[in-house]
Amino acid sequence: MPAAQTIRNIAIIAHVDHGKTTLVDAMLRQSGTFRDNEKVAERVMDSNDLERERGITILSKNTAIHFEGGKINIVDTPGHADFGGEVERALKMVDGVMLLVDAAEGPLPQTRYVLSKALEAGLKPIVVINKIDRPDARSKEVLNEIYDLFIDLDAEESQLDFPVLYAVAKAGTATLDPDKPGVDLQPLFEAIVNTIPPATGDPDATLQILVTNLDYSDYLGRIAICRVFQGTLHTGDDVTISKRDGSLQKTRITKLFTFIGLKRTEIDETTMGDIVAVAGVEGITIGETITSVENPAPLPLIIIDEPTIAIQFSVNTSPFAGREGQFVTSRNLRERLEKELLINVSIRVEDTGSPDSFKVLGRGELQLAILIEMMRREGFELTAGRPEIVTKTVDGVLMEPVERLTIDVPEAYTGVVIEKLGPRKGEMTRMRNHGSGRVRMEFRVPSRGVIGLRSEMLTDTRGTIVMNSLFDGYMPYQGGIPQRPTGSMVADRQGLTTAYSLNGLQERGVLFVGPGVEVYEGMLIGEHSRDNDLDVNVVREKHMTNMRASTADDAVRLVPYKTLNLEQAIEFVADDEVVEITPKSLRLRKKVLQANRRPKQWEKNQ
Ligand SMILES: Nc1nc2c(ncn2[C@@H]2O[C@H](COP(=O)(O)OP(=O)(O)OP(=O)(O)O)[C@@H](O)[C@H]2O)c(=O)[nH]1
Ligand SMILES: [Mg+2]
Repeated sequence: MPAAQTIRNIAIIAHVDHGKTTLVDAMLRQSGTFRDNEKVAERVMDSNDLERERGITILSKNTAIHFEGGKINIVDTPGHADFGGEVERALKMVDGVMLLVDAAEGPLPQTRYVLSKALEAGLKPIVVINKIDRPDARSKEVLNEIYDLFIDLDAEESQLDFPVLYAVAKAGTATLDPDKPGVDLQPLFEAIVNTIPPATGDPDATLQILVTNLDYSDYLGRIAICRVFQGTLHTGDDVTISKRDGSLQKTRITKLFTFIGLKRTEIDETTMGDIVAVAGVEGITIGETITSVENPAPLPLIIIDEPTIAIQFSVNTSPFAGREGQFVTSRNLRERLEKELLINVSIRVEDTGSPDSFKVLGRGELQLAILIEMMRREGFELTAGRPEIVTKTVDGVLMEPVERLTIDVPEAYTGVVIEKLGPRKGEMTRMRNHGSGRVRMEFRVPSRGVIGLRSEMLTDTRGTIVMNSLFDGYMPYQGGIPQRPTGSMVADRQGLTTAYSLNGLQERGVLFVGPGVEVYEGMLIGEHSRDNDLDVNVVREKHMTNMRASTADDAVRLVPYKTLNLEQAIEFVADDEVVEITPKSLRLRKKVLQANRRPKQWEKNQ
């Protein structure tokens, strides 16, 4: 049998947290990737710091296992909607997908999105209903919902006849029969081999290798992760890179690797259909083709969905700028963003009128927040503004992005949800009562209306809400949507905050700082409970002059202040405010720091 017959390339796709990375763990373990006594971290594929901290997958990653003499390349993808671009490009490497669906939650918006992309690409699916150990599992219903979803997405006849496995990824079991508990993942491995077509292609034809991902090693420099579509590549070969801009660039391949388990092994020659890592190709980027010098035959460029949200990244101009960060200039910022563009195909960067500001466009707030978080860890300082949506004009009509929003709440809160979505121009498209005391509602709502919604909803439903949203095309601009109904408390001078002054302010809203914090004029120290901004002196010391000396009723009792994380901060700031980000601090501030220069926005509301 030619070697090509034995390679299967598969991506594992699902909504966030449905268990993809956990399943990959189990597949690796059961395929004998690790030594018996080897200590392996849980969710080992989530290997970067931010992934481990947040417990989510951010970047698509490759691994591979051997099964019955063949090889299965597996791409683990992120489930969060903001990283949809990662999924889209992962699908270019594979011939089939494992669609994982939580046995209790059922298909959610991102399930729909990733499945639609897989079906569009004509990939063969395998359905895995995971977490059947959950006490609230409802596998049968969930399977029906999955069929409905396939039909709703116009799956072809041949894509409908997928195998269904019932799994407990955590325990490493899968079974074809829901009434017979699984013992291991053997049925899943068999389903892959029987369902997913082996990678094909002519190893003697003109070289065509598509770059679908990038990696970096200190030792080897940039590494391109690619799928071999046709031809054979050897170490030392002279090749042409067909660049994104259509130009051709000659280069020599210095090193070639194939994936196995968590390692990459060096090879001299590619196997037909394999996923390989190529080193030594300076400046290569995603979507480019490695092809022959004599007869260049580029593959179509990878086209992925457009960004829908934008955040202005600017140089840090606060009085504390440069105290903690190493990279603070506009040039630093520009170079870093340019570097990101090379490896992250789903973002875009646009110049603004000012050389100190860049408009960074992405798929969602989390995606951009993760970029900011990476930058601050690398030693950058910057400010980031409130996310804005990306509108476009079609046939003279201003269009704005819309989300498909799924909300799960206890019945008692349905009224609250509907009330909140009304002014945000949300239109309910579906409401289902599972009979479990919780209700699932679906809305179509302008993306603008979703910004900041989660934190408000969490408060309004006492943390019981589960919310998921997904980009769902464009609709004509819906007119005004009210923003944050509250103002800010703004420090009116520089200094150290005192418990005494904070104590006097805490009744007027929610504080963001405790005592002993260095603040500057124009920095936000809290949220005012009324709709106007309040300039406050937070550095005032108590004067021990008149009346009683300190007694029990003078003792300052500060309620705990609220610490906003990065996502909450960028959702919180109003149009005239920004978030200052440094490696150690996160501060909210007015764009115009000096109170007497600041336009008084609230005056018009009075
Ligand atoms: N009860 C139960 N929990 C599971 C099972 N599989 C995974 N989990 C849990 O589900 C959570 C999410 O698992 P992950 O493997 O990170 O999910 P994921 O799909 O990779 O998530 P993203 O990559 O962020 O989209 C973890 O807490 C797992 O322990 C299962 O079979 N049963
Ligand atoms: Mg994951």
